[in-house]
Amino acid sequence: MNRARSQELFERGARTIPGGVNSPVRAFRSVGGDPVFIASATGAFLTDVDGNRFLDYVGSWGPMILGHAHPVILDAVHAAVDRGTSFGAPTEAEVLLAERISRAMPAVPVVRLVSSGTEAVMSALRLARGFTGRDLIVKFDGCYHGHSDSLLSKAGSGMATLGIPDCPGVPASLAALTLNLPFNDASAVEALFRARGDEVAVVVVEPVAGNMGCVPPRPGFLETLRRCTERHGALLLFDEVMTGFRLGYGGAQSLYGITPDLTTLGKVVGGGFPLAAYGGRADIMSRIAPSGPVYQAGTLSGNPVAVAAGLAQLELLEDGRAYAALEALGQQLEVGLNQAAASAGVAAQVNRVGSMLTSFFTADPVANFDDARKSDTARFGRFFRGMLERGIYLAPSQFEAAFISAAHTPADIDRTVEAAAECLSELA
Ligand code: KE4
Repeated sequence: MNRARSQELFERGARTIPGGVNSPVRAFRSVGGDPVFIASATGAFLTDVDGNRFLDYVGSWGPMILGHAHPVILDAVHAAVDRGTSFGAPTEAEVLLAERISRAMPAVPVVRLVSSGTEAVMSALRLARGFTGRDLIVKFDGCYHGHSDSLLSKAGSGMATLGIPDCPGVPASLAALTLNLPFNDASAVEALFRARGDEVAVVVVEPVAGNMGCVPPRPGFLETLRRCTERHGALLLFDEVMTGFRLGYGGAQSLYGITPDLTTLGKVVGGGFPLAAYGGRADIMSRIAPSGPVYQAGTLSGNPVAVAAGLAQLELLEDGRAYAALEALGQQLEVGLNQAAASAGVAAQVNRVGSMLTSFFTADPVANFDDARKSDTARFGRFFRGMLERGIYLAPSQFEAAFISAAHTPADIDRTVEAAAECLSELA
């Protein structure tokens, strides 16, 4: 496959952009080779600057649940752009989106729009500390919640991909206020709360982990978080930046029947534009400026073009038909990948929830970050490159989730499974 223009741009870009990319995990560092530079995308497909076409399982890391360049979303964006792109003043559309989010998620009666998932989680943590008057944050090894200082310890996603355990530049005094526990370990949660529960401001969790690869919650795990936080006056923050509107219109909190105190959203809610949100209980959210003293602000918060894209995407998702199609495609891919690995005699575990999934190259089940790290990342790299050569664009890391869009078809899935079977047979 000719990727000469991508390689030229990557070399050129590296001279003025750190690592040649504007987000580390895009650099293909853990899978080998140079990143593909994308020229355009439509439906389930990407086209790179060399004219190669790829079936896309990254979907911009989650936002493109309905596929790229959806005509209804593009129409909404074009109409919004023609009315002006940013006002720094409230608009009707922001009220409509806030109301839509609240209808979709009863645990989010009040919501603030921001511009990235990082900003949403950072703001929600500040709010939780301000509301409780406590300092300790509890997170889980391998979960990633954006790059704010308090969350860059034992994080997943790009930090796991690049093998960065803890981030230089975060003061030790601040890092000490974040406690990490193993994901899915309910007894470790109970032990921590017995010992220090009254110091904990908030437990932040990806209800379905996606940033160590896809790892579903064990039965009882989320319930334990809810019970322990309630018992000790701590808050429970569901970071649904990835799962919100991805796993269903009500997100993971609806799927698992847990009511968090705070929720963060991103990706799908922004329809492919820089838009995210944090929200939750009205008594907590009332502390946010200007109604309360906890400060958070943003020049482009609630940007009208981004809000138009988010509204259009959520309106298309509300009837639930896309989720039914995504579940069927997800099942088809999961079964196909398992059969292909078994036929090739390659040890692999497929974890899936709805349209997010990961194939871990390990013989044992993956229920937490330690399990995930037992995966053969070199073998994943060879698999990734083989699939790329066959026109299948996977997430360039063992510690990421793949995403199916409603623009994918059963024939696309069949093609993906066929390519995987060829690649796996070469790995055996
Ligand atoms: P952003 O700041 O990247 O919009 O969101 C941070 C974030 C917060 N919470 C969860 C659960 C997330 O998955 C993310 C971002 N996810 C990564 C992919 N795993 C974004 C891709 C990247 O870093 O380039």
